[in-house]
Amino acid sequence: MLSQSPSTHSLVSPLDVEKIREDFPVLNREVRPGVKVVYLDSTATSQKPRQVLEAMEAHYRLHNANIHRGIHTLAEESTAAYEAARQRIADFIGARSPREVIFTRNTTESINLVAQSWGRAHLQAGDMVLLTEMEHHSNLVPWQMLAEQRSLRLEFVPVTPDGLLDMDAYRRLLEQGPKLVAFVHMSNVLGTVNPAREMIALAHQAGAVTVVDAAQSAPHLPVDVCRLDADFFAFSAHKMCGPTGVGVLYGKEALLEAMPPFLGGGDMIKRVQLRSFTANELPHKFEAGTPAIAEAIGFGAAIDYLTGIGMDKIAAHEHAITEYALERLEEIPGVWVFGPPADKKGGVASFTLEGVHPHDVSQILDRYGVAVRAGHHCAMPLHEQFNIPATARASFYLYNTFDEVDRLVEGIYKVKEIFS
Ligand code: 7TS
Repeated sequence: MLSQSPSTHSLVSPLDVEKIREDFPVLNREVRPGVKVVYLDSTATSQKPRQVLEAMEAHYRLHNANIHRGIHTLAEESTAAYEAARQRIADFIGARSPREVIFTRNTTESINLVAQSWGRAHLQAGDMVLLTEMEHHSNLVPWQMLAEQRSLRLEFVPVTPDGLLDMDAYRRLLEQGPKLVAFVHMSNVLGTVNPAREMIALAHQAGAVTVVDAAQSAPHLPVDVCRLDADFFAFSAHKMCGPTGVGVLYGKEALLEAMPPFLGGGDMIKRVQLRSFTANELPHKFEAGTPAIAEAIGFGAAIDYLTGIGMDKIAAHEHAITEYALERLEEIPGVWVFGPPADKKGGVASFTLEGVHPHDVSQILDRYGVAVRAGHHCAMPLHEQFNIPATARASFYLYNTFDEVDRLVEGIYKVKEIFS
């Protein structure tokens, strides 16, 4: 049964969520007759507003051509739209120039680009790379691969039992002189928002280059790469109301200038001879082959959409929802929520329910329309630290409501009934 304990939460959001929800057609879906979807899996991928769908459709219907090559009207329009999207993204993250914004496929490819281009050029046998125990696999495996190629030493900042990075241990590890520090800005499991500005300043004092995995921060928090002083900053469109297939690597211009290309082919060259090539200028040097043009344009529309609402308001809304969700979840006997309290985290609540496997929790919740992810969330080492194989995870975005949190809680009580 639904818990009757009254909430002490004020249930106030700065957003007109009902109006926002009208922009997301999929949120009206019934997953079975009479059961409307409650989408609580935006950490895996967000839903897309019609403004993004329309921008992509308009591109294909009216303008479609390949970019950076034709001089006919459609090619020029497509190139202009693609480059305008890059400019919007540069503005959104506070980059000094669109030359610092490289389109990739996703966060994963962005991090691999740094590892294989910057890493192979600058790291030698015995060099130390400092990561953390709360990384997504996409900020672990590329460094493991490079460590194998280059005989590097990987070290990890530990996570405290309440889901924060151990900053004293971080300072001590920096004394060992890592060449590179790569860390997640906001954890996709614990929701922890790491003190990125402080971590970057400390890394720079120690002489290290920094990589920020911003897959979860760029969609949910106001970000400014100059204020953070990040050297590299990686994120994906699909987690921030944009389409799949496109992401970004931001890099400081001087670093990108000095890096060799990652992938070779068309568009990344200025001149090619049979046995040699001259690389193109930034940002094209890192964009080999025909890119995801319509997706980049859709990404630009997603940025306009988020900016139109305001990242401050989005963050405040998610904070209110998360506070409410943690309060409601923690009152359920047998539920254990991982990670720090709401004031130190973003809109993620990973939890276990005593005596029930997270996959069963997710499957039963799905019967009631509630979509949550279950598993290790591509962070197996982090789950090992907490001695659990898996969690169920509810995550929130600008279109989620307090009522949806209630539907989640009702669903968990149903799961408990089935397993009692
Ligand atoms: N880093 C973090 C912190 C992430 O949460 C994810 C995706 C990635 C990197 C990789 O992003 P991609 O776009 O390259 O795949 N996280 C999740 C998740 O939590 N559930 O599904 C994907």
